[in-house]
Amino acid sequence: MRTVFSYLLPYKWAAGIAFIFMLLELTVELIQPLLLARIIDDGILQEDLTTVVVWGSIMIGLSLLAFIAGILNSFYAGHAGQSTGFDLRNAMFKNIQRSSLDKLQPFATSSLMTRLTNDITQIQNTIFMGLRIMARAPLLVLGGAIMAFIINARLAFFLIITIPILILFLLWILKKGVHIFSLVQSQVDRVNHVVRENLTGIRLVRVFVRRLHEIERFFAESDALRHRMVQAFRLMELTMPILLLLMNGSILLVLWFGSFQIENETAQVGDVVAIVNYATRITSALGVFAMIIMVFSRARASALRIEEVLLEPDDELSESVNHPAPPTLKGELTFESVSFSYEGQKTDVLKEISFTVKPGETVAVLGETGSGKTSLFQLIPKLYEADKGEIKIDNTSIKEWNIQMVRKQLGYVPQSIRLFSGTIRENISWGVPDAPIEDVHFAAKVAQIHETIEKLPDGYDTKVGQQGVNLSGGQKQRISIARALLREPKILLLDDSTSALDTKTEERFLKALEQYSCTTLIITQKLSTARKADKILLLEYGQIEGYGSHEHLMEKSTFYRKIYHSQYGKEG
Ligand code: DGT
Ligand code: MG
Repeated sequence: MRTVFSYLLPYKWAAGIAFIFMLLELTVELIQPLLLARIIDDGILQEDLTTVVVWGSIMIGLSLLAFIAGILNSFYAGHAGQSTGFDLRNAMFKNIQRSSLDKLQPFATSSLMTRLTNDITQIQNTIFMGLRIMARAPLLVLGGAIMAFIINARLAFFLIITIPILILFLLWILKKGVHIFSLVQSQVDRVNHVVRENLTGIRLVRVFVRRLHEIERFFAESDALRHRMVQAFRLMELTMPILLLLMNGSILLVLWFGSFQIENETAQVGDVVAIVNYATRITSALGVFAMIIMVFSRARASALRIEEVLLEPDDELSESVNHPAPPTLKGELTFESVSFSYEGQKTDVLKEISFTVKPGETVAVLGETGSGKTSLFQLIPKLYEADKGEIKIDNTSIKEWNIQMVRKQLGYVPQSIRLFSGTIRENISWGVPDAPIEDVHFAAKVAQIHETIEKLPDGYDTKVGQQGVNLSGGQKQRISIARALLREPKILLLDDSTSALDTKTEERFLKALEQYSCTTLIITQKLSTARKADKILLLEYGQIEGYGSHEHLMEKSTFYRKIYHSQYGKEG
């Protein structure tokens, strides 16, 4: 909670001004019953019209003042709330960008999205409401009680004993509210999760005729959200009747004892009217307070969720600051008994991996699905950190270098291709935004996609849809390869990137790739591709089953021979 509200600090002036205007509004509100008492006692009861007119005009003037103060308060409160939300949202986004993947693993994408949008909105609303009415309600209660006490201490006594009981009751509601609203927010997460899954997988849903099932799934989550909200509102609805019951009870007592006091002339009619007026104002302030508690409970739940993301240390960048940038790399890659498991997983995904790739060599990484190939790749740009062992580039551990700089010399084509919205050229030069068009063409030629792009109506300026929907899988794959090549990497990591290429195109690509003379690791399922590499790294259940040339493995590895016979046996 404190972290989130520390983001309000830069706007303390706006918040302060809003607060002052709120106090002005409040003061007017507290004076009004006093003026009312004067009008009744000195004006109406004495049948003095001038007094009524004078005090009445003052009341109108003050109301006008309060009205203007209210508008200005809204303006500054809105400014403070929106700006704080803006800063929070940006800070959160930056933190997400900076956090290591292991740290982000526990958060579902949809949950991060809810936190960035819905939760921030809750905070914005709370700051606004806070500056507009939150502080006003307790001050009005306190001020009202004091004023009533000044006017007639004995009559005010009934108010003063009722108020603490009500406050205790409201605090109890607050405690319950925070709990219920944290459930509401995580249910919002779940609704968003279903929406996101369905929008990204809409084709699958149609083809598998799962539309009705998915609609039902959405309804179920949506209904659960409704249920939670109803639960929350029910709690809040409980407050008003109880509040009114107690306050009206105390007003009755004030009237009852007030009538005695008027009879024996220890009180004036105006005093009783003023105290009753304070009592109703206090009641409505407490009512507002109950509503604020609801907003506040929700904000508290949201603040906790935001802080979970905000408090993630930005380990990646801070680490990089103190480390020297590597020189131009030669591209030698060494794994020394590297073991790795994902956060929260018990078994190692990679076990005691050791191998060396010389600069400029091409190594094919072969292994069954789930054997840990992608995981092995992700360790090289330090997307995840190895639990044990060392990964060295040019004989220096990647821990010792500024990782951003190392990454700049790596080319990575991930298994699941992502294109960004924009043109094809923008997508290819995404890693090197100011690359000259000739370089873009060259990279595209090597990636065997240049001709295809040229044939498109707008060529390199063709817009790629939100996720490149207007391109085929293989085309996207090759654009993604061109994107990696444009950076002229010293080490190139291709994760199953040639799976959608036919044998001839693949052959041409591998031949053209030699012009880059980078160290290349290429994950593949196809032996025909693997055989063209200098060496083959065979992975099985996260362990190295064999490492060497095709001939070497044919001789040494039964597992490799089995793969060989299964693939070539079929092909004849
Ligand atoms: P593929 O792409 O199907 O040919 O399989 P590989 O060899 O690329 O397998 P990989 O490295 O993606 O997965 C190895 C194991 O690690 C597998 O049991 C699933 C698990 N795994 C992969 N990615 C994650 C992750 O992000 N989080 C967790 N907890 N486990 C993961
Ligand atoms: Mg994989």
